[in-house]
Amino acid sequence: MSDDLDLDDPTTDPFEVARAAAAYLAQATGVTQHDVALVLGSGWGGAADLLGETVAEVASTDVPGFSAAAVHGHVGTIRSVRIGETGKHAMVLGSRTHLYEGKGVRRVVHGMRTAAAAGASVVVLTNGCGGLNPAWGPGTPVLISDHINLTATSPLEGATFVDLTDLYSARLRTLAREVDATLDEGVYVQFRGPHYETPAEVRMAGRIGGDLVGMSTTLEAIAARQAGMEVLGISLVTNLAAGISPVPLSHAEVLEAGQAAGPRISALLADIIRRV
Ligand code: 8IG
Repeated sequence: MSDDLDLDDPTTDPFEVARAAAAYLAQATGVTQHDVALVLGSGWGGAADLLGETVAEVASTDVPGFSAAAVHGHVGTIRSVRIGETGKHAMVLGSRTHLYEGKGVRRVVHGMRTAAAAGASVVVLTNGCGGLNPAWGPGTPVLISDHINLTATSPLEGATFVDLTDLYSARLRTLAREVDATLDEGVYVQFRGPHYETPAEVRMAGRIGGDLVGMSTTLEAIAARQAGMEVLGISLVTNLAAGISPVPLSHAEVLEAGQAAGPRISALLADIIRRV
């Protein structure tokens, strides 16, 4: 990679790196336009399999600006998938860079900027998270209605003011509920992590209006909005948040809940993406 594509260099334009990444993907996949982008979070690894035919798959590390997957259970590839009979293509980002990896916010949102540069007008952000509502057992998918960003940072650089009213598209949430009328929705609170919350922090999240706690998504959603994309966020509650659950949290529990919920969330995602 040439130095002018180094996201760590503050003089680099991150949108230029995103255009280079999109050009690389177009060349490597033979797909000149991706209409939808999909980010697979914890528990969602197999959920893209029903979307349609995989046209091409590339290692994320070969694409300008992308880093290797850091979390067990995350997939380090970017796939181009033909969506059912629609003639559209989805860019499936099999893993994300988290803020807690310490690689900087530009890398966290690089997938969003790449998707936008590749032509995507809609992005579906999925994640695994903790739930505050005891009715949401492990394996419950929940639509994100809004977020509270407790990371104390932003993907926007300089005096860039972006309106976040209706960040999580009402149109796309309605469409998701047409697919599955039982879907609840909630406010996602992003902590930096990588530790899980204390029970007191979970109580705070509830009092300030949160329903879900996690370590991703909000910065990507902001960058997606800046890039003009419509955002759908879906969380998979893989565990009850600390102090709500009588048992301690474990990453094994997270992976198990994802596996058990696999068939339901796969079908859900495929149906939604065929209709966006
Ligand atoms: I999966 O309970 C998953 N990710 N912050 N809290 C936070 N992130 C999470 C949790 C959780 N579960």
